[in-house]
Amino acid sequence: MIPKQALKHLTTAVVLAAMFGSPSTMAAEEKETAEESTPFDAPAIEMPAPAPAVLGFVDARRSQSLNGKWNFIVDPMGVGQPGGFFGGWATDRVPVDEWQVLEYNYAGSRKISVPGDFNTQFEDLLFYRDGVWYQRWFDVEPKPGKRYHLWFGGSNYTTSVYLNGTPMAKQVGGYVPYSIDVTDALKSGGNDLVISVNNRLEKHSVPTPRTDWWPYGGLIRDVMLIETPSAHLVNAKVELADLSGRVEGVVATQGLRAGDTVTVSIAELDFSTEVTVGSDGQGQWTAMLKPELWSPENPKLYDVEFATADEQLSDRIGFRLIEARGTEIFLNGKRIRFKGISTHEEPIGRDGAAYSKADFEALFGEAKALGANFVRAAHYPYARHAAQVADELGLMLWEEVPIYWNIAWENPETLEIAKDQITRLVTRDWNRASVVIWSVANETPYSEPRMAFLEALINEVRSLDDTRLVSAALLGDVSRELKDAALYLAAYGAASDEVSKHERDIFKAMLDKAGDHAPAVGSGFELVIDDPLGELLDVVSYNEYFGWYYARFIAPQLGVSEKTVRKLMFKFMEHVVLSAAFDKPMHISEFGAGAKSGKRGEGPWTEEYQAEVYRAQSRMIMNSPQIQGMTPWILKDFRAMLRTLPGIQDYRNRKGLIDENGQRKQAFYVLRDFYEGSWANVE
Ligand code: GCB
Repeated sequence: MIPKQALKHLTTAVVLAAMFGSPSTMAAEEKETAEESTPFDAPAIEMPAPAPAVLGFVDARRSQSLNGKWNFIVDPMGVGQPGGFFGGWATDRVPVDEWQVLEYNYAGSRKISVPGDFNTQFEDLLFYRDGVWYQRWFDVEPKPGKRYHLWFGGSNYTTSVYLNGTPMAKQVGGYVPYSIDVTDALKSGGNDLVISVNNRLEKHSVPTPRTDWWPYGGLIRDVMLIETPSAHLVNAKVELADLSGRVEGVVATQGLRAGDTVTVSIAELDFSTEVTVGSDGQGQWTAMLKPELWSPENPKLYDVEFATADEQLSDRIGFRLIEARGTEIFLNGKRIRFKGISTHEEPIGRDGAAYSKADFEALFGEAKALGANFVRAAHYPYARHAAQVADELGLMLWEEVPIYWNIAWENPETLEIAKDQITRLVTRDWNRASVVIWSVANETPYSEPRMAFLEALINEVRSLDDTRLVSAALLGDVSRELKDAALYLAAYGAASDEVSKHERDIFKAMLDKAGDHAPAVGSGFELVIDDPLGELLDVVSYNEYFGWYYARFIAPQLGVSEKTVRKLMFKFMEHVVLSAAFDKPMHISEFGAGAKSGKRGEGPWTEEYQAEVYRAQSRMIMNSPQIQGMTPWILKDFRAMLRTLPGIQDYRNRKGLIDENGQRKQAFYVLRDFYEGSWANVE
């Protein structure tokens, strides 16, 4: 029997279908709904998006942490939806006596820690990608004249928030901060907060379901209730405009009237200015401050204060200038190289998503120990602590959104999600001196719709922040490149006495066929990245896997063993020159090889082989003058459900220079030597 409460919300067509089957006269669209619905479904609830503007300076605001233990229900069938047959609002959830049947109840549920992904808090959820519910109570005494904002550092992937039975907002897209003004729904005393999070990804989401990392689900980051005066500062941007020492700023406020002021001061520079806001709540300022500049060698930060009539906020902000001129990169007017390493947002020694300052201090501390001055924070926005720690440690940072491989380029909703993610990332971190690159994509194959999508995104980024470099990790035209490379390898093979006679004959036949085009041993092989997206970028970045995947692709094409190709490739790499068809700096955003920590020997998966790939790559990069930076793949082994190989991968990508527990592999030291040696200084 269909409960009355559910009936109320179901469309006539759905109810008829559920009770009597689908009448054949039903319109096609209704029929589809009827087939997918059951009488137990809850009504769809329309919810607005969270506040469009990111609330800045959250660590300096009055707040109540909502971190801690929450009630938690795993709901693969989607029955927890309020208003549905099984669900219900928190107030219904305590049975009046033992005669009342409740099939959905938070009392007695598992407890989960927030922040923290759910996949790694419970063994049975490691591979889970679907809906869960969080619930907790919190006490508050709302004060008149104040506004209250529920703030989330980031949750994965679709999050719907209900407060005291009222649907508040729905955020689509993971990894970025958002807030919801809940002032009108708050009660004095106990408040019931219910949140549904679903980490299922779809074709049109950002990213799509297939990724080479595990998109940990849940309330992965801090949750707070933030109190602001009703007239308050929303966000502000402070930046060094040029090397003369001119600093510019923008303030964005809410509730202030045109003519009201925000005082911006930096005591250490003996500076204070009154910024008058206009009718749009925004104001701008500029001043000649000549601050001491931030750099990896001198990560100088200043306390900057923002005060309105009702509040006083502060942040630690550094000043620096990053520029690309021709094929070179300059920090504070001096040529530099990015001595980098790629990372995922995973802590050392614990599975799951990193979320605390200590997590990032440990992770980025290993990057420092490697001699790095740069980190590529792949492939999505990390918790806010990442850039704060990079600011303090003196690490330049590449930040990225999860536009990964192919996404639904032609879907307007997908573009909206991507824009929302990059806007929230940029406006959260635009005061972090460490951030020098915004990256809009990773390995996206060429197509016209991809070009239009990424152009829109790049324009969005530049309009928000034109003081940083824009890049994307490009894929190149791998099949073309490998075909060309195979012929060069054949030249090495034909001259080698380490290959079998049969293989030598294959190489010779290839060279004969190429005739005059046959390359000689030792002749340079130039690989030019000409993806038209390069035209729109400041830095042309390229992911390449010479010494790892490329050998695997080439061997079967030639009909020779992978061992032969791998050995020849190390020699051949010395003569490869990488470049880009644009007068711009080039960055090697990835190279790498898999190694199981402690596995010794000489073939793939051994530490020795990985170290050899790093040596060969270093030589290749030294040969390629357009390359100004590199971020090999990757600092630490990480969870990747694409990586199933038993005994070696066990659902981890093994290209780390350290394993998941922090144990360093041989290649760590090879890269450290390179960063301290040949790559240390710009000649
Ligand atoms: C790539 C991807 C990265 C993968 C890596 C790998 O090109 O950008 O996400 O994890 O290769 O290990 O294959």
